Parts: sequence; structure tokens; C-alpha cells
Amino acid sequence: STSRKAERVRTIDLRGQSLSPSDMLAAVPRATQARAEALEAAAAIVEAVRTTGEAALREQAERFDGVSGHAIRVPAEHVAEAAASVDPAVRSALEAAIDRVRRGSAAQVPASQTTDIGPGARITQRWQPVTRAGVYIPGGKAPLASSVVMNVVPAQVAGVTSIALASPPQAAHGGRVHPTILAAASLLGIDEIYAIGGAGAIGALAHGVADLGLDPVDVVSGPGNNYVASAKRVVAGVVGTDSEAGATEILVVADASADAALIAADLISQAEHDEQASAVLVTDSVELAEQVASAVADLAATTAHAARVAEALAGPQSAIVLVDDRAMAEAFSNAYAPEHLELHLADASAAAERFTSAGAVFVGDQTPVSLGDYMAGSNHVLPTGGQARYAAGLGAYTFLRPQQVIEYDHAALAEVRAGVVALANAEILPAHGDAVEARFADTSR
Ligand code: HSO
Ligand code: ZN
Repeated sequence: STSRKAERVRTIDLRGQSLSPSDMLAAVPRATQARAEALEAAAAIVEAVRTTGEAALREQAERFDGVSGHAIRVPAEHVAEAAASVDPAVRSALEAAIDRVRRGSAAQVPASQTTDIGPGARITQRWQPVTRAGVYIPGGKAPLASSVVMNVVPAQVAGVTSIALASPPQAAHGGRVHPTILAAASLLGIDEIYAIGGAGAIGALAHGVADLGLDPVDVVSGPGNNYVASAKRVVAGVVGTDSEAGATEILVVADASADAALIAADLISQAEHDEQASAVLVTDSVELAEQVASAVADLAATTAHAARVAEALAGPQSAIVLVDDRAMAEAFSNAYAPEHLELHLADASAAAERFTSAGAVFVGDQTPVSLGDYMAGSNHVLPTGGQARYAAGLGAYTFLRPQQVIEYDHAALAEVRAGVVALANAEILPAHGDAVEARFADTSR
């Protein structure tokens, strides 16, 4: 951890300007990802796995992970060893996180509901779990054992009974999956684990790998780098996928009542993930902006991942944004649609409902994003890159399919018989009408 003089985060003064949502987005652009190239590379990797299975995975492990001759299907002994040697404090924290996320996810399974459309005519809305899920846990910059909890628990809460987990083989661990990831999987009762990384893992889960006895899954979930996100797009027609969780983002909206030191700590906490991470403060208080800028510079100089943090903060994706008032802060935040939104406002609880676009909303100064990363009971796999405008974070619903079950009796069908025939004839699809009429022919009853 080198100590260095970090640049100050730039301040952008938007006060007095009348800006459209796209003007606001242009003021703080996200780090650009080379999407087209990654898509092409990911498509080739997925196709190689689809067509040549284990051979492709071994070639990719050598190329990307520097690993060869490893067990791709993780043997039970490796999992047991990892579970036995995990730090007890980490183990009990994982257990607590599992319990809390389990309880937080329960609300994501809607009860089935029956609507009476008329006498003898009803529609039941049910939520059906997929049969098999594949979760991907990255192993790159940091082995995120907590992401095992965040992916597996919602699938289990949804009622998925078959779950496969993939994570890169680690050269530093003799080609095994990272031991903390294995320990977390073990605590969750997951025993189908594959040492496969990156886009190849997404391809393997989606298409299956016969040589390994890996059956294709129905939904692939999990965060990952540009190649993983691109691979999820490649397999999107074959399986369901969760939304894309790319470089971490935090947007803090604060007023003059806020504590600058806490805001600085939270901005740094997420900048620590990635050089491409976005850390943004939006405030109408010039004084607070000044205080946060200097607190961030101080912290950034001494933080463990100083170089990474400095790069994230110096990038165009990070800024302190001055706005006129609360309305402009709301407009900015809703246009930006951050992965994580923190509200450091005197009336944070009441204000929360007006901030409508975010992967997750953290209310008040005692609710830091890092709480949500591990222990809040909420999920930390959240849409980035503005996808929170239309997409949800990972949840039990990721593994559920809403389905309608329709049941009519003869009298209820008679009610709408003429309507079906009229519409069918108008569409010149008379067999549609005939199918209903068949229920009213003498011989059919
Ligand atoms: N903040 C990350 C999740 C995470 N943090 C895992 C620590 N471990 C998602 O943006
Ligand atoms: Zn985090």
C-alpha cells in the first residue's frame, strides 16, 4: 500500500443551468467499456466451450488463469478442506449474512394470486422457480465470498433445487477455486462447483459440458468483468440472465446537515473495487462539497488500494456535483440511476421515495453501502451503467417465472363465445373461433 498524494476529485458546478437528463449524464460519463471487442471475444469463447467442452475450458484456463492440469469439477475433499480451515470469524460472519439475506429475500417471492374474471372464469398468477440455476463468482481483483451468499441464497429462497457454481481456478491456490468461496458454498450446501472462470464459465453453465457431467442451467446469474457481462449477452437467447453488474458505482446525495467524513469514507469504500468505479457526490451545499473533497483527498492518500482508488477518483466517472437545490439533486440522481444511492439528508427517510432510479437505496448516515455489501440482508449484485433505470438487482425473482394459469367452465366460456368468434373472424383465423364453437356442438358435451 503505497502512500501518495491523491488528486482531488473534480468539482462540476451545474448550478443555474437548466439541464435535460442527458445533459446531466454527459456531465459525469461512466468509464467507457470496450463493449464491441469484448462481445466478439466472449462469443468466440462461448462457442469454443459449446463445441469442444472440456478441451476449450482447459485451453482457456491456461490462457487466462495460468492454470493447467487442475480439477475442473471441484472434488468434495477440496470443499471440505476449505470449510474446515476458514477463519472462524469469517465463518460466523458468512453464517449471519446467509441468515439475514435469506430473510431479506423472502419478500421477493410473491404469493400466487387468483383473480375471478367472472363466474366460473379465473386466472391464477403463480411464480414458478426455474429447475436449475448457475451462479458465477468472479475471482479477479478480490475473491468475493460474499457474492456466493448474494447469488445462492435468492436462488434457494426462490425454490431452485439444482444449483451449480462456477468460479475461476486460482494459480495462487494450486488451481483450486479460492478457499473462502468454497467455504461459503459449503455453508450453503452447494456441492456442484466448477473451477471455470470468465466468459467460458458462462458458456459452460448455459450450454452444459457433457465431458464434465455439467448439465445446462436455466438461469445464469452473477457479477463479473466486461467479458463475463458480454458472455451473458451472448447466451441470453439460451438461458435467462440477471442484469449486468459491472464496475461499482456510488452516488451520494447530501445536504448541509451531512457528515463529510462519513461521505468520504463511503466514496472511497466503493472506489476501492476498481479503477473504473464511479464515486459521485451531489450536493447543494458548497461548504459540504469543499469538506468532502478534502476528506476524500486525505483518505485516498493512505487507503490500502491507494493507486486503484486514485485512478477511480481521477477518472471522468467520479465527481462532486454542485446543484441548485433538492429538486435538481433528485433530477440528477434519477437520470444517473446509480448502482448504489446513499441519501445523507436531514429528511432522508421521507425523501427516499422521490429517488426512484437506483439499484439499491441506502437511507441516512448510518446505512453505508458496505453494510449492504455484506450484512444488511439486502442483495449486493445490482445493475450498473444506468441499467437501474429499467433493471433490478439480483433477487429471488431472478429465478422465478411469472405464469398465468387459466381455468374456465362451460358457462363462463359461453359468456365470451361470440366475442372469440368475432375477433377470430376479423383476423381471418376462423379455426380459432371453431375451437370454441366445438365446445357447443351437441356431440362435445
Ligand atoms: N460493492 C460490490 C459488492 C461487494 N463489495 C462485494 C464487497 N464485496 C457491488 O457493487
Ligand atoms: Zn463493495
